[in-house]
Amino acid sequence: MASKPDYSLYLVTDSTPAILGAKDLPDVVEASLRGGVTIVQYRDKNGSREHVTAMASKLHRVTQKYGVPLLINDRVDVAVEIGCEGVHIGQDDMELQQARLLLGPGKIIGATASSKDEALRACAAGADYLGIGTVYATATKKDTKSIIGPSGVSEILHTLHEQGHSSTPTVCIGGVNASNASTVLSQSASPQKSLDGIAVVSAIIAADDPAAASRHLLSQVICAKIPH
Ligand code: TZP
Ligand code: MG
Repeated sequence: MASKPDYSLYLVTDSTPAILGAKDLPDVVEASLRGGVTIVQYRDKNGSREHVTAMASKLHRVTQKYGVPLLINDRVDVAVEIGCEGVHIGQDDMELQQARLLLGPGKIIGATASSKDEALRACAAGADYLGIGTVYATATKKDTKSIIGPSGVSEILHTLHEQGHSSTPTVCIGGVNASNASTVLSQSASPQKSLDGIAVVSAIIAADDPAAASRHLLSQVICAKIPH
């Protein structure tokens, strides 16, 4: 998977019954890939190391079939063990440079940013992409620090451009769904830098038909990218 990752439709998984229900996570991820998800982050805040490693391996077999990168949230050790494409690191997790040392070259390391400072610091530390948010309040993540709205995303994108980080890919996260995806993408764009995609949890994982939900979201991202 040497080519540049496509961040258009970024799926973050959730294994809690409130969101996944009684469904099987690998089945849901496979359906989402059929629907066009372009990158997957396995996020499991509660599982034991054994469980997370076993599930990560299963998910990696699925994502590899579709040629889509799999990233692991927080657990750099698990990413190293299963040899997947990278990790996503939050503000309270391992330092980015340390993750880079453990993972070795060529792996994707993403970081979360909810302010201009966090975004610039993550870029300076070598982040390969940024997850910007929380855009809208969401029941999926209760400890969100700040709700920044599309205007907050736009300010961060503007700062990234001004400070020479125009080429760092960005996605937004938090409460993004089929009804607001187009609005988020258009309202968060600064004149010089737009989002590369959207990151969603419940809009796909909790959907009755994750493939159809993914297809619909991806079409909104593709439409937003057409210049008009
Ligand atoms: N980080 C910021 S908000 C969030 C994460 C992981 C959860 C987003 O979930 P949803 O269901 O897409 O609102
Ligand atoms: Mg984290």
